[in-house]
Amino acid sequence: MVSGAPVGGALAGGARAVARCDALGAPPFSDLPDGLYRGYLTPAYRAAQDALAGWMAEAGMDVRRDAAANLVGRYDGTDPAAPALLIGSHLDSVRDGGRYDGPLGIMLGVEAVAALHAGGRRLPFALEVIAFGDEEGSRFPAAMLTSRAVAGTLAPEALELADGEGAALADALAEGGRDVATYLAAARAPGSVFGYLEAHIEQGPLLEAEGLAVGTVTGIAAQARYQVAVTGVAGQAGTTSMPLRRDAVAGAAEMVLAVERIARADASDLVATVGRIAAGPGAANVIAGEASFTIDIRSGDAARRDRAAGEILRELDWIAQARGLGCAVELVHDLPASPCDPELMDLMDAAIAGAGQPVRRLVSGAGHDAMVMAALCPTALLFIRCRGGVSHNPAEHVDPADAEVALQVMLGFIDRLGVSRRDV
Ligand code: HGY
Ligand code: MN
Ligand code: MN
Repeated sequence: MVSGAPVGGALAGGARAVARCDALGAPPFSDLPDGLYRGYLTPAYRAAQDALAGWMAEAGMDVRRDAAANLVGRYDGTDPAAPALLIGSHLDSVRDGGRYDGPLGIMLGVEAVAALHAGGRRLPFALEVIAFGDEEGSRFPAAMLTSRAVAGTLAPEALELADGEGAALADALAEGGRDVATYLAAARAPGSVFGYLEAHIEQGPLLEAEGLAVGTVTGIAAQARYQVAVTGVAGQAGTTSMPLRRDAVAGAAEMVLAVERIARADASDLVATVGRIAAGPGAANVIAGEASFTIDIRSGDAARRDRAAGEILRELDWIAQARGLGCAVELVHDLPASPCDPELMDLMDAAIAGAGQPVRRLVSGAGHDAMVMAALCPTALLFIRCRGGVSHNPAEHVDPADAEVALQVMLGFIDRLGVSRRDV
């Protein structure tokens, strides 16, 4: 039994799923002494996997770790040769994040299997619950690493990564008994999985604003992420006159404001964010010789995203030239817009109505592993109301009653899939 992680036998499935996310929100399941950060392959990640493995086994699943160090629980169906339904989300978090972004979808998958197991039910296909290890890209500089490995869309050179402390992905994998040379073996054979279902908090205000507990997602916005390095000349803050400066921080600041200005001017669903910025050498009396920052650009329309990205990169170049600075831009990841499967959306709508809830479809501005899994199989994404739409923030909150509604919808969705696939 894992200390500090309640199994909550008496709780209803939705409430227990929330309670388990809460239990994983503090050490040893967080790498922060207070607040939540769980990076891929960190000690907190391994501790959380151990707790989750116990809950999966308790729900009647066989549990394994795949070649990408994802945790996978399998609940066999009546036909061992039939393709499986994957239910999942991610176990990693952003730094100082919320407790439900990712884990809630995993815990609800465990609860769905636990309900079938408690009823002695088997479906015509297996259910696999997968806890992806790296969706956020919060430790290594690449997001969706582990779902890309499972979907078979990861290039070998993408594994040549090191985290902010210089720890190589290969070494972090080896600490857990995994060999980076076999990482790509995590890829699922095409046809071995017939669908992917992810339940996730909305991370936006729409469901709450309309008084809805859940919604059917129609698709996920395209996103591009860049790493920008600005180089100037470090100098003495007291003796270098303003016209002679090549100040990397001042240049980066003008660039950051240009990113915001261009995105605002588009007056559409386009969003652009500078989430991380650093300067060097970082002394109060030294003019910065270098600065670096990230840019995250998204839109439901990939062409709109690409147009804005082109305008932003041209503006960065112009600012650098005007200030005599160097400016290197690296595309860190490029994820196309990902529509959810129309048939699965219809099944989700029917399951929502079957659970006595109003049906509402909405698009996702946030990225999810589902956008990567779409390369492997049809995907379905169920959104769950979260308070104030707040996420990537310790104030992230979900009502256990809404989680219970989501669980009922998932069970209704799985039952309808069972009927639709009985004659496959
Ligand atoms: O960035 C996102 O939208 C997700 O939280 N990874
Ligand atoms: Mn997420
Ligand atoms: Mn997130």
